[in-house]
Amino acid sequence: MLREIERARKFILKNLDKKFLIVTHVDTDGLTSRVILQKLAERLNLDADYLFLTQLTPSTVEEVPFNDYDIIIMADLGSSHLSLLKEVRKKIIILDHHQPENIKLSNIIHVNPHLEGRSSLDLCGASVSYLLARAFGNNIDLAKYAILGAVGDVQNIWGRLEGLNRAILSDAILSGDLVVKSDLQLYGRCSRPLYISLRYWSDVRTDLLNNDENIIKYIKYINKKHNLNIDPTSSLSEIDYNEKKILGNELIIKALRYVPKGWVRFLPKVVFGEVYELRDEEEKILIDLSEFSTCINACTRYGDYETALRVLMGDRGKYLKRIKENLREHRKNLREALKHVKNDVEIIEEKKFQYFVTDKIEKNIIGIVASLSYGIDEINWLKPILAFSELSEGYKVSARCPRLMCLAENINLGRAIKLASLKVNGSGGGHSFASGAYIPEEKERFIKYFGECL
Ligand SMILES: [Mn+2]
Repeated sequence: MLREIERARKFILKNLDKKFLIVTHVDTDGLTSRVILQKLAERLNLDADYLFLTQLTPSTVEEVPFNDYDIIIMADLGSSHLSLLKEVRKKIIILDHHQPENIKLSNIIHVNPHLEGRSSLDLCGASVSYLLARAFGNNIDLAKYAILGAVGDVQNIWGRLEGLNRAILSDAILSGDLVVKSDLQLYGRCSRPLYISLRYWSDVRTDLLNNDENIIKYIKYINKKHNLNIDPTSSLSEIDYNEKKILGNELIIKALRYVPKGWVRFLPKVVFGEVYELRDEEEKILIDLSEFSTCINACTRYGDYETALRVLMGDRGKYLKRIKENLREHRKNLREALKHVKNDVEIIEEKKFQYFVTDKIEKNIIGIVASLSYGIDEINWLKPILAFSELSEGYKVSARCPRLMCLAENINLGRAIKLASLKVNGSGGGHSFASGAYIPEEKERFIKYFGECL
């Protein structure tokens, strides 16, 4: 248990009659933090209002009505921008996991795993929020949201959740909400046929990528060789685990022909791993937590927080219909953006990475597009990629690399983008395999520094 959690709990208990404002981020981790804190507030009978914030900047901090409340709780944001909160004369509880700014403010109770020397994969915003809820009593029915937040932030990047997230996972299993299974680490386990999951598998670029004909032939070959009966139109979740184990081993054997020697020993980590499913969920797109997270992104990236929130809270009906519409629209946008990268954009190769610049892809999806760009031939899958989305002033930059590359080459894109953006008076950060920044006009200098920091 984090030390500061107890301080936060005691402080809230002493101030149950005060007015609370709960401010959360807008990705899956932010939304699940919101759900946990809202349910906690309801259980404690707090007088609370809520606010979503896409990021904390000098201008957005102005929009937060601090003066109308006694106590502010911020989740999945705040830690990296403490200096923006210096002038606020209210008590603030921050429940976050982003790299904290190195200052101490007396009005802030700051819960963050970094402050206790924990790894950045140990907890997410929602799991820190959950630890607070847990400190107030049983509340283990909220653990599933914490795990969804952790999966949304890809804290299971190496095939399983670790650290305190794992303890929370036990709560989610105990409460009967989640089941953990072993499976292949392909996206779309419950809602897509196997051949589509294989079509987009881009941890290793093989002759299966975007090639349905090769995929079908390959599965026939595996069926014959091992006397199996894998149906490429079944979803992974419908296929027997022993068959999947053989398929996974075959994928590794195939991948050997494509990956640099030093990467080989990391292959099992990106092929096999744990998956997390909601036990009582019936909607295919919501059963697997990583697919659920995509559904949330399909809403919140376009500002539709209500639909995501309602579905998280358990509403279905018209909100389910809306989430499906949003998902269709989101996929269409991504398809178009990828077509644009493939056809209209110049990919520039530097020594250690590659990049492209566009004014046609919105900043809200540029990071997802950068990840998915490894699915197109024009991108070199053996180097990280930087995607620049032009803003009215400056750029939003997203850096990505495939998991296997990150692991094998020990790449830290979060560190590189943070240092490089600071050099040009921008700001950025993130994870080793996925990071982002806002920078002013001078992208050439940023590119030079990024290469040096990588
Ligand atoms: Mn987060």
